[in-house]
This record gives sequence, structure tokens and C-alpha cells, in this order.
Amino acid sequence: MSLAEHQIEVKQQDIFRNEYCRGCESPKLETFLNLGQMPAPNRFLNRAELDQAEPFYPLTVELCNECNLVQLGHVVNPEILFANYVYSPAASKTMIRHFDGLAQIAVARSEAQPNDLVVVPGSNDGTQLKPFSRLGLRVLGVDPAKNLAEIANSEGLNTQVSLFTEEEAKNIKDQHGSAKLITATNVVAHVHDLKDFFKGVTTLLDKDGMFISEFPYLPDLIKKLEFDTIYHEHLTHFALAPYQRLLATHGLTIVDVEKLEVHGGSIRVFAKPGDRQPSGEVESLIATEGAQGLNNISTYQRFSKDVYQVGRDLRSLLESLQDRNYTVAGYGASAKGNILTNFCRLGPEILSGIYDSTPYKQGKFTPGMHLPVLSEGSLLENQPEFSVLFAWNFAEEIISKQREYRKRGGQFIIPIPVPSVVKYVESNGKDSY
Ligand code: DWN
Repeated sequence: MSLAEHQIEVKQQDIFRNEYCRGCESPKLETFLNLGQMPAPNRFLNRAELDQAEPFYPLTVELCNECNLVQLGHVVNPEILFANYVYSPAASKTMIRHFDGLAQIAVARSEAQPNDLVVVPGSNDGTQLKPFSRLGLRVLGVDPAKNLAEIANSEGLNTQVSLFTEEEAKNIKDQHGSAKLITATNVVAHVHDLKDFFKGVTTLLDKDGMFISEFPYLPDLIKKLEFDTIYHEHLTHFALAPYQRLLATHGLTIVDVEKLEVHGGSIRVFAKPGDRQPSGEVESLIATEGAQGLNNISTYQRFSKDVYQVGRDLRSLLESLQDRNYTVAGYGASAKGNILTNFCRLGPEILSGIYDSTPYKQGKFTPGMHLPVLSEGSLLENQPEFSVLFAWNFAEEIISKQREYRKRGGQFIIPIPVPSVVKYVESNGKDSY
């Protein structure tokens, strides 16, 4: 079946063209990258669905020439993307540790007291709620994914099934009072109607409360060519300057910012209602962004050229291994992996399958390329000579965990920014690479 035959006519209500900047509402949007037609990145298929047509959506990226916000050119209906959601941060010890640390810092910085309310939009399966609950706060999760909210509620982590909107914020405030703390990690980038979202934040947040948000940091994406993190769930890719401007329109001041390693480089932004003095870190990060040319379309045009080169380099590396009759698999059936495999057309003729720890994904097939998702446990049984790390953000955790695979000769490949076989040294029992 050709790709064209494969793609069903996308229904009008499933996608629309983003005509105005979702930060400043300017119409001056300029497309700088086109990743082609892409399936929803987390829409894994059962075997019975493989011969059914599959929706693909245009994936283009634009720069607002007014406020320099980077955003997708099309919005896919969030119902399609998030109603039954398979991403769970609990799949990684790295993320569990990360959210424990966030809770400690958030409580310290907001001076939240036991029994104060913390609300977590995009609370997923409750992994982010647990540490706040252990610290004695009243927790409330808000997430549109019914399947994930059920997991959180089954563990006594109060979660409502909805998007976080101004209306929901009013209902929450009526029922639970104002929130001392609102934390949104890997959420703000997923929201189309940011005005409604931030009206919700300012409605619900206590006048002396704190709003803490975390998201992948655009300068890292550009610098490390992390184009596989561009997909329909991520409507916006924030640098600090346009984010500061967006929050200011809602009466929120960014008082501090922290750079993070997670997800290929993120930032943690601390904001409070009203006029406040930003820290020196806020000012210096914004100055650095200007120096990196993030307000200049030529920076993004160069990025786009580099993206296509990386795609070609990855495909030719894998084809060269295939020509030498090596078996090559993928490791980590991540959303970004589904972007890479579709962008580079890496189908079952190149990859033998993708190993993954997520029970829900195992036995299914990846969107678009229909690669079988295999259990992590079967890696040693099958012992592919090479495994492409599509979960490169967890490279250390995965490479350390798969010591026996490596001892038997298995090698990992990091796909971006330079597709390469990972060379690691074992010294005094510790692997480093
Ligand atoms: O913003 C988002 C980021 C935070 O997470 C979401 N919109 C979607 C999601 O993106 P992703 O699917 O690329 O996320 P991950 O967590 O990077 O995906 C990692 C994949 O690797 C998961 O399917 C789990 C798997 N994994 C594994 O098989 N063995 C992960 C670890 C740590 C492992 O040891």
C-alpha cells in the first residue's frame, strides 16, 4: 500500500491550520521546517489495525516574526492525541527521581505548608503527585487521559479527567480553595489555547502562590538538533524571552529559572503573580538567547538544513550495517522515535523491531512504520548486533541496565545529533561513555 493510499482523508475537525501566533496573536508566522506528513506519535496499532488506513497530519514549524515564539503550523485535536495516552514518566527511574526533586524544591521555594493545595495540570498517572502527597500537601491532578487518571485515583492521588482551563480552575477553586502551588511539567508546550490555560492559572493561584513550569528548552533543541522532539503533541517550543512575554500578559512574573538535563535539556521556570524582581539568571539566559540568534529566521533555516542532513546520515549508517548483514533494532518506543523512524523511513526492512519496557506498547506496532514493539526482556534472546537508542534522553539509564547485552557484543547507536555507535569504557565496574 503506497503512503498516499495509506493515509486516510483527515477529517476537518481533526486538524486546523494555526493562523495566529499562540503567544502574541500576530499573523506574521514564517515556516522554516517541514517534516512532512506524520502519524500521531503515540498512536500505537494492534495487528488488526495494520491494514487499515492511518491518519497522517502535516508537521511544519514556524517562527513568529513578532515575538519569536516557535510553534507548529497545524493543531491536531487534543482528543485524538491525549484521550487515551500511553506516555508514563513512571517508565523511567530518572523521571521518578526528577519529580521527587521537583517536589522538594517547589515546596521550599513556594513556602507551601502542610495541607496547602498543589494542583498539577497534566498530572498523567500521578507520578508527579506522589512526592507532594508524601510532603503533606493536598494534591489535585488534572489530566484529559481517562486511562492514566484511573491509575492515579486507584493509588489515592485525587485526579480529575479534564483539560486545565479557566472554567475548570474556577470549579477547583470553588471546591478546594486557591492553590499555593501549581506545577506544570511538559504540559505548557502541549496546550493550544494558552490564554485559557493561563487565565486558569491566575484564577486558581493564591495571590502569594507560585506557578512552576518545566519544558524542553528551545536553545537545546536547536543546538543538539533534537528535531525528533518536534511532533503534534508539542505545539510550542519555548525559549525564555517569548515565555516571559506570554506570562507577563497574564500578570505573572518569572522570578527565577533553572536549567535541567531531562528530555535533552529543559528549563524549570518559577513565576509569581504581580510585579516582582526577576533573578539575575533570568536576565542572563534571555541575553544568551539573543546572542544565539533565536530571534533571527536564518538560525532556524540553518537548523532545518542540518535536520535533513542528520536524517540522511542516520539512514545511511543503518543501511551500511544492513549491507553487512547485521541485525539492527530500536530501543525505546518513544514518540520521538516514531518521528525519527517516519522521517527517515526506517521500516521493518531496516529495523527488526523496537524494544520497550512499557507493557501497553509491547505487542503493538509503531505508528506509520508499523515496527513491532518487543519486550525489553526479549533483547537478550534476540541479541540484535545494534540497537538505536530512540530514548536517547535515558541513554545512561538504559546503557547501564543492558550490561549483559553489551557483554555479549550488543552495541547502542545514538541517533542525534551525530548518528554514531556508542563507545563506552568500563573502569572499576562503572560504565561510562
Ligand atoms: O512531552 C512528552 C515527553 C516528556 O514524553 C510527551 N509528550 C511524550 C513523551 O515523549 P516520549 O514518548 O519520547 O517519552 P520518553 O519517556 O522519552 O520515552 C521513552 C520510552 O522508552 C518509553 O516508551 C519507555 C521506554 N524505556 C524503556 O524501554 N526502557 C524507557 C526507559 C528508561 C527504559 O529503561
